[in-house]
Amino acid sequence: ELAQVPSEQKAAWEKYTVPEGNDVDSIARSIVHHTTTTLARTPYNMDDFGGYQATAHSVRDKLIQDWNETQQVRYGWYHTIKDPKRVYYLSLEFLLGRAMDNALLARGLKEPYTEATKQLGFKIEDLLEEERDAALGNGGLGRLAACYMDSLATLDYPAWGYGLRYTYGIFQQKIVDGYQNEVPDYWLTYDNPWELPRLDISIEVPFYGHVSKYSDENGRTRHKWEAGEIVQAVAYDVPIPGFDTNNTINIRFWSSKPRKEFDLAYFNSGDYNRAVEDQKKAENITSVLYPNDNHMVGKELRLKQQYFWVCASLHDILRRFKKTDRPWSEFPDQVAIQLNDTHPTLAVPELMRVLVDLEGLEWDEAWNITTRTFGFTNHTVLPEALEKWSVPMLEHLLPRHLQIIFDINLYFLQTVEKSFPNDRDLLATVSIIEESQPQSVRMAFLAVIASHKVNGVAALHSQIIKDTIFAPFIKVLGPDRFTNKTNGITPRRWLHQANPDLSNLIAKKLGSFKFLKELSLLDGLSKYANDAAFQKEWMDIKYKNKVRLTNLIKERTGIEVNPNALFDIQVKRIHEYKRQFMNILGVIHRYAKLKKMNAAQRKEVVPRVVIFGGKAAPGYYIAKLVIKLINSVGEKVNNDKDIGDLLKVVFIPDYNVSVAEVIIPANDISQHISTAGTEASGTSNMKFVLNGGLILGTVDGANIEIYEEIGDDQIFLFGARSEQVEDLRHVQRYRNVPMNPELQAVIHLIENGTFGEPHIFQPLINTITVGKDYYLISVDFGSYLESNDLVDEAFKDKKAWAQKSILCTARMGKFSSDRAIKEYAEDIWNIDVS
Ligand code: GL4
Repeated sequence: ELAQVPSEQKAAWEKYTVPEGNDVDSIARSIVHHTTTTLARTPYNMDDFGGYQATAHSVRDKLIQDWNETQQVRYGWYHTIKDPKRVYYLSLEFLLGRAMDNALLARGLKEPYTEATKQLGFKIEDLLEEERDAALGNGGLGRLAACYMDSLATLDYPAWGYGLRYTYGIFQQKIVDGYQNEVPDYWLTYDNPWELPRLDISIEVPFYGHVSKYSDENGRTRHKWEAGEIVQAVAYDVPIPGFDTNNTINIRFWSSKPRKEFDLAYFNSGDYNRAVEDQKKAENITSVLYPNDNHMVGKELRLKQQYFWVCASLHDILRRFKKTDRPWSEFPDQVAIQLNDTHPTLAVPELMRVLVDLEGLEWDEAWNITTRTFGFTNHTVLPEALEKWSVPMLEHLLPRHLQIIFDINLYFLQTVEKSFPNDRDLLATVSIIEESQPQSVRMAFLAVIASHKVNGVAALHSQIIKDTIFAPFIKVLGPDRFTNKTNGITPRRWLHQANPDLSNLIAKKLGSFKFLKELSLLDGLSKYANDAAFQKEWMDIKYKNKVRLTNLIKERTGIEVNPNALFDIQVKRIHEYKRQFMNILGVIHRYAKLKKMNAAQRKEVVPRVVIFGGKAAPGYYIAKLVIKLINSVGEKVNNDKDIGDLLKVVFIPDYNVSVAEVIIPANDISQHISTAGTEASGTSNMKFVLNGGLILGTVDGANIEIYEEIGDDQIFLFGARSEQVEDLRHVQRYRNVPMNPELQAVIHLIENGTFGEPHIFQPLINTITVGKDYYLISVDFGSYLESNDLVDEAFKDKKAWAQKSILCTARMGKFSSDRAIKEYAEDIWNIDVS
């Protein structure tokens, strides 16, 4: 390991390299050390936050040592025996959540740290609560990237993530008078012990300017891009520990800084203020995460973010490759790059630019290398989410890249033309350039053409992309380019960390914690599903988790709920396609029904707590009205003495990863009720079921595969099928189908002011009135209500419910992100464990 050190000093280095112990004494010593040195505090002025910081630094030390070991020894390039092919996961979003508990559990250090902090006067649970979430993502897409990093580390793959170090993560949501307010998430206020600033690693990223042509020594026409502005990308590394392995991978987050060299033009003209202004502008690039999920906004700053990130990451990857002196043709044997949605697609023209303009390769060879390197994951079919960049904007910001994109398109269309002569329509449909006003670049088409594999994120979704948005490419590129990789979640965070009691019970029953790395072992629980004693242990834990959530609800909303009631949960981004609106309309229906009952009838009712959570994009007016309606209905229902515990409606503010860890283990049932065909996969559905909850859902995304695994006694599916949706929309739109009568009655209650000023909600109601209802709420409402009744019936049989709950967990083996990552590694990346 010390091969680089001159032999005279080697002995000294070895002598002083004393590994830190993992015993309670050593840990306590390191916490005290960090308290007095890193924090410059004393035992006399310590509080929980200081305790957290000192403990975090102690844990960080261990991660850094493992990180070094992994990066330099396990797959360091100067050890010629090991220079494995690596995978680089490019994602604009990583929704990591908290790091400390995860690291302690991964390294098996939770116990000694609990003891050491206890001896120093702390409770570890309180310290863990002091950590702020790393919330550099919007929702499922960003959290998926985090789960995948966990699996890559745990399975010992040589992998790196690349992202942006936003100064502001996803906004914090406050609820004021029932409305969402957004507060900036300035998460780096008190430094971040989970990152390693690498101020020495920096890459220059060019923007703007113009392209000139010249002839090289072989008389070939070459292009040179002279940038108009150069910004510096500085690396911040976040170690990601694998579970029960020392493998510790890296996510490199780039931060924008002004260039070290001062622009001489300003200096000479004496315009100092302007120079400082310009420097500040550089830092703006990585200031803020765009807070939209499944929605594209064509802002230049976002395009700048994308190129800044892609350029820095690619040059970092290329620098690493170049150290090995391999020929370019071997690049795809050493490097796999996964494009997490179209956000990093500029990596395609950037790699082409490097290979052709800078390295002097022929176009065809460069293109061959490029397509063998990239894989592309599509995460949505919603038209408003598909990235299209205006040609003039691209041309202004990245003039050479635009040329390259046009060339890629030209060569591609030529091959299409050859195979399908005279099919002008086909050429127009597969063109990367959309002939809009102005023209725009279809980033998904570019990603498809430039990748050797394109995947969807659940079986239905992967079929839908082949049938709809990418259908013409099946004809042109053949079906083999398209594949499915059903999403997965990490059982380490979503079972072991979020639900330790359940994880311990399972380990006790199965004899070990092996299931955490081999999730299909959970199947061993099935044979106890009917065992009364086990059912009791199981449901006692569920109850405890519900009490934990009850306390959180009380603390965050003031609402008191009964932990014996059925906990019915829908937490996810607020979006029309996810139909939280339908859920709250169903709640109003339930409320109206309860109001009409007599005392004897009410005795038969299953008490229910309907729990919502999730953020709306700040500019998404209708989604924000849904939040307001939920809170208005809650206000009315929760304070109705007639109703009492029979129905409560809760909106938990500021849903995020750490809150999800409390919410999910407490679910009896969760709702995943998107209009069929709109939710590509969903991943919280997997988390809820893994924690012993049933599902109320539509025949959409991963719900379908969950159903195939857990069986129809554990899931309540309803509503239109995806194949029917298009026709149904047409009928709704043009045939004036009257609204479902139960829905009409509910709308009437809103309109007559039962839930406050009705005019507020008019724009929301208008989205489902006759001739509209794009998301088919009226069509599905009847079957939705019926399924809700079935849920109540099922919950009355406690024993049967306990059995269902156990079977849910037992049958979730397929949905581990470990399974998903192994599929990517084998079918797309062609990499082995290191
Ligand atoms: C999403 C999908 O909406 C979601 O269904 C899926 O589970 C997730 C991860 O694949 O990706 N696509 C976008 S955009 N945001 C998402 O959360």
